[in-house]
Amino acid sequence: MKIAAIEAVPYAIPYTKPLRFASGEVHTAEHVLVRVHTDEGLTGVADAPPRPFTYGETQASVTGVIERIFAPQLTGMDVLARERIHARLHRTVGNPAAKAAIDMALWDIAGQSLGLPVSRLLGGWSDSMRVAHMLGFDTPERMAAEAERMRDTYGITTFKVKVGQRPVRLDIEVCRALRDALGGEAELYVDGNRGWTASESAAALRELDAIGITLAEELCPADDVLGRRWLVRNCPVPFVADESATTPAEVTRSLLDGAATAISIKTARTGFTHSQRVLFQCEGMGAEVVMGNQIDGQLGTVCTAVFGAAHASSARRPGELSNFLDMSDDLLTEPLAITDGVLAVPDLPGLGVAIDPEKLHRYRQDH
Ligand code: MUC
Ligand code: MG
Repeated sequence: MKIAAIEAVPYAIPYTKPLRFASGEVHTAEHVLVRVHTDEGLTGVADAPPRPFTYGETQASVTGVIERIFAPQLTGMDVLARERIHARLHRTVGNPAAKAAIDMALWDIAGQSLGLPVSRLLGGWSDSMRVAHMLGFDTPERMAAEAERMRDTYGITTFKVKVGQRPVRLDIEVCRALRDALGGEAELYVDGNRGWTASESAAALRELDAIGITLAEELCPADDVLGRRWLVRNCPVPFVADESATTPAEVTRSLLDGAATAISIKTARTGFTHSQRVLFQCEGMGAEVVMGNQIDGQLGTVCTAVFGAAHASSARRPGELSNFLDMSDDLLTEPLAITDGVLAVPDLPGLGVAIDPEKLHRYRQDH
């Protein structure tokens, strides 16, 4: 079966509530729906969420690189020749979300053609994932109220708190308010998106440790090499690399250099093929992973859950799978549901999802 065409459809869906964090903010999901068509009539889908503040990609760059470079280079190739396909993609540097979406759409096709869910093809560990919710910057009162609503409505008890504000006290007050509102049982961890220096991070960690956190992510820039290494060595909890370790090679360097002791895996940037490489490297090196969120919609969230549920080590911790709840609408025909803090992976061939043509027509921006 051969790749017949690759489509990149830009679309925009507003958030009901913008997400704010130390490196940026997102008001509208300006994503690209990637569809790979085969000569046997199958179509694989995946989502590319451009994050200019993290990878430099934009909606226009994702559609441009797919239409002008990747589609001409891949058309006619065997759908299952993943190594060859990745060798072609690798000729172009960067563009992680565009490459990842093509990779995941190809896995969707492989699953459909075999009549099997992709999650089973990847590893078949579980059919669901526990969910962690990511809380963007707001007042302590509003963030605590959002966390309580997530717990009461969806059964979510793990929260990733965006930090990295100045003064540091602002975030400490938020974490205290969350602990007071949620009690000792709730799991809290923090993500600074490189907002602090190493010394600010150290001051924050002393107070956060007393409040009780389980992970600290990208508190200061990895490029502050010695400060970051010192911070990681002295950190009381695993220190997660996210945007500083976005390829298998960066992950190796980050762990060997002491720039992190745990890794955030985001299928939105490493697809399924390279996410597996990252995961297996982490297993080999004894580093924990967390299934991260690139402010995904429902299609991106399904991909994270499909991958996370597939392996013991990626399913161990709750995955960041709930921020689609803040979108005003979505493209899937069957909306995802979080019940008792758990998201089920669709038990259908491929990714197990379908795009609603009317919704795509309503939100697409290329007509
Ligand atoms: C995260 O974990 O950092 C914010 C920016 C991005 O690319 O992903 C989010 C969440
Ligand atoms: Mg992060």
